[in-house]
Amino acid sequence: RRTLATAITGVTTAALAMTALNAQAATEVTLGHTLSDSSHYSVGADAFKETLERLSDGEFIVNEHPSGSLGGERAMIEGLQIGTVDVVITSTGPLGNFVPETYVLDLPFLFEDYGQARCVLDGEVGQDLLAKMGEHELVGLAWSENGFRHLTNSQREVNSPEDAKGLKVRTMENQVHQEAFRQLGASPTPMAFPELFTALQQGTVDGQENPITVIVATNFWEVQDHLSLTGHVYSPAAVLGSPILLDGLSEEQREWFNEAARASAEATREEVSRLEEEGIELLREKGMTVKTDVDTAPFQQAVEPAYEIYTEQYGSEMLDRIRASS
Ligand code: EAX
Repeated sequence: RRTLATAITGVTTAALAMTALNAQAATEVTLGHTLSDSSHYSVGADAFKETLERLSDGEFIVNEHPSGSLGGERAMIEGLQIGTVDVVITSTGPLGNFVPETYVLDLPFLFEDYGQARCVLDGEVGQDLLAKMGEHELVGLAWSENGFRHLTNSQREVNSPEDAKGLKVRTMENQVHQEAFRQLGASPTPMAFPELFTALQQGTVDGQENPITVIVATNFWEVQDHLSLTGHVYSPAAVLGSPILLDGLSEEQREWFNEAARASAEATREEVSRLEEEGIELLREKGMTVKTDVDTAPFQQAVEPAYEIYTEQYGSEMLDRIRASS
């Protein structure tokens, strides 16, 4: 006959065993991005974490690594391929080096507004591009957002391509962007994002270009005086996964990751929209001159040759599909 004491010990042992089992079963997911913990990417990372942990009932625990603490975007994408990082939220800046089909998205003045860009990414073209990533040791989970990019610099107000001539501008490590800035007469300097603040501070480069959200979240107003709302290119973000983790999961688990990525994208886009308006006021308060009514036609004309160079190298199929669908 079991005594009360042994019964209690039995229950406690079982409880302890279950706790140990749960602890063992939880898989830690390393999620990285380049932006600060007050950025739209962090809003997206929080949504990813909340959704995946809830859907999996704690089977997956997400550890967020913001601020480029795991390296720049190119390095993190490599990390996905070798399995040192599990999930990355990244701009498409360096992605073309891995998945050339995504270069099309970085063509200047390709999308007119947020609605059009989001629609193309959520539609067939975007879904095909996500699938393409599977051919390059990456898992495309969802299209998220960085935003329309604008030019900042420390030298002068930029109202026309003429004013941008000779400026040393940091670009992302993306051929299409570098070509566009060469066409403008600026001197493009590709650099990983985590190095950018110091480069601006030390005057290694005069300017950079990024969406309002990034300019705000990175305190670029401390090292840049002038902002021109050139909106010269829409910058998507991708939520990417590592095949080394994801290929080993069940269909149900994979679906949790997809859903977490979609929730992440949605939360990020909402934050981008919110900051588009509030951010400009904030940057003015911080002392930046903000040129809002830039005539973009001459910029568009100046970077037009980037299209020819792009299509010569990659063909026009993707571009035609985007134009036909939007
Ligand atoms: O993805 O490198 C960049 O300028 C990007 O916009 C930034 O890392 C956010």
